[in-house]
Amino acid sequence: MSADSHANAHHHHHHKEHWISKYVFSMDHKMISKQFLLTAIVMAVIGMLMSTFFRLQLAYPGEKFAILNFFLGDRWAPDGKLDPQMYLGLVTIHGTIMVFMVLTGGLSGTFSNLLIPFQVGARDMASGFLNMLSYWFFFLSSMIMVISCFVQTGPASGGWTVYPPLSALEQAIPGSGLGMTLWLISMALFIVSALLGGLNYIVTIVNLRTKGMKMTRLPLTIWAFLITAILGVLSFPVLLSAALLLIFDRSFGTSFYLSDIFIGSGPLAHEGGNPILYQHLFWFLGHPEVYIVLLPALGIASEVISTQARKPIFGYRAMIGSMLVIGFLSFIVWGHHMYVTGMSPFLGSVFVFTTLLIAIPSAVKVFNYLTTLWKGNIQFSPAMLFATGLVSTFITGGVTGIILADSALDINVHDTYFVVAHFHIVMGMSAIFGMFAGVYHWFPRMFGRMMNKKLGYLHFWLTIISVYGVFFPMHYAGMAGYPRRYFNYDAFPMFDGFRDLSQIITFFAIMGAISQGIFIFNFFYSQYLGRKASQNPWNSNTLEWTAPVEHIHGNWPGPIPEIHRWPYDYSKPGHDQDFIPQTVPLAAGESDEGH
Ligand code: HEM
Ligand SMILES: [Cu+2]
Repeated sequence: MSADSHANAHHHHHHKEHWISKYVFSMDHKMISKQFLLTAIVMAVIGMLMSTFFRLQLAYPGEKFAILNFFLGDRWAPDGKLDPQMYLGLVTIHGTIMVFMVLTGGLSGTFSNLLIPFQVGARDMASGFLNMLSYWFFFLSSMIMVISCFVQTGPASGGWTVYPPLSALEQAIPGSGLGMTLWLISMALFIVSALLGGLNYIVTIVNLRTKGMKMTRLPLTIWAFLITAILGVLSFPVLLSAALLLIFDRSFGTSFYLSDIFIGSGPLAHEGGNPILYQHLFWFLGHPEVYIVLLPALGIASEVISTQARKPIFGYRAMIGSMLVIGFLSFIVWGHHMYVTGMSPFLGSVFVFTTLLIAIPSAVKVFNYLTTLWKGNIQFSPAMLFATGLVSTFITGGVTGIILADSALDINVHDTYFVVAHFHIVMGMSAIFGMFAGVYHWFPRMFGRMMNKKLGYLHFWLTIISVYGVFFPMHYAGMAGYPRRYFNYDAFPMFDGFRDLSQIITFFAIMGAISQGIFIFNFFYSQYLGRKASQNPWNSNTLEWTAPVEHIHGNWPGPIPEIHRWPYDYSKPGHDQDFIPQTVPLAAGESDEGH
């Protein structure tokens, strides 16, 4: 039975759904998308709070803050003074939550779920049940990550990469105890979620496209989600195996990653392993992970920029090609995270070469964004501002990436704030901007109402000012040797000169955190009291806007619309409207080739 006739069969016997099957254990991609988004927002607030906590410590080392005591309690912030162990825990959980829960699970989970069935013209995901499982594994994983912060010995505190031996020996530091075990369990559940989700996305895109939806007519969002899902399915199992071996080392006395370790008075029994093996496994996931976070954001930006500039995407095929090349290259660059491990200089230079190669397709993408914007009839919706903000941070962070790609330069700034600044700008902030662009753009599709535009502008400007206020100065600190993950700079007179800079950074971090309140207010307020949205508020060409505003099971009341053209026919000469939905048949003599 085809997907179409299957869903039609459903339509004829409408049954009242129980709220549990409608809102909790839903198998509908639209509801699951909202569940992912809501969970991601909650996790982002937690992750953001944590970063303001450790930023307070970095700007005012050793001072007392009542707010720290309020949130962390007497165990971790007695009198409001942050405990050094908790500082490491906060950095670790902040990084983990942001990278995995917000920008991997949250971003892909929300927008792949919302857009894939809608934009390819399917009634739902290939498997609604596995899709539901994917969300609940994600939810469970997020809960365990949060709960791990409240165990007696504190959260995992070896950094978000959890390198052994800190992560492998329970007795190493307090944060290597139960918190670390929970971190690993959470991550294993997260990987199951990512795999279930990814397989569903791939199968749906490949198999359930509506009539006429050739691969070369897919919106770039869908291409981005497809490549992202493939990267995830290929790389997450490697992290799973890395984590399993780590669990063996921790709990069953194996020595995959351990050798010649001395604790206290004597040597441990571990022999023959090597922590570098863990780094290889971790970064074989870790680097593709950067693009698992970035590509969906870039795809969203393409969609938003083309729609709001009222122009066809410049270089549609080049965009697909560059995403494929980025995806492929992302698997052969992991060694650049290991320049300082004593890896052979020859291998090091191979990784310099492959890493620098990524700059080419990345530059192609930037070039395409800029040429799409060029002479466009630009409509500055909040989504458009965030999409151009993404282009800005992607360029800024890409430039420092070229510096870090060179091993000879990287060795000097390794483990300094230069690296922290680089990755936050290029991946953290670009992806966050892409996520905001997506929420502002598709909010009317999700909730049937518009978000408030003025609040959106305010949110954007305060956010981009704080982003550059936080991360730009960090580059200078890093170049001057200011190291990352130091609890107390007071102990080192040579870092005294950085105090003012550190306070400025913290000021902008707090400003940035507060500005997100505007978004959160707008997001919840507009769901209930926003202006009612029309069916196609942005005059967009893609299929999701042909479905009725009300959410119905199976997306379209009648048959699924058929596709006749690519999604970027904006301002096409010879038409009275500046947009032509994909469902409009080609006119006599009109061609859909040549882009
Ligand atoms: C509110 C905005 C944010 C601020 C102010 C902030 C600030 C920081 C700072 C100061 C560190 C500590 C660096 C160190 O000492 O090693 C850090 C670590 C980190 N952050 Fe953020 N961050 C923010 C948002 C994000 C986002 C959106 C991401 C997602 C990519 C992210 C990912 C990370 C990662 C992976 C680490 C490293 C954790 C580790 O070393 O294990 N951050 N952040
Ligand atoms: Cu990398």
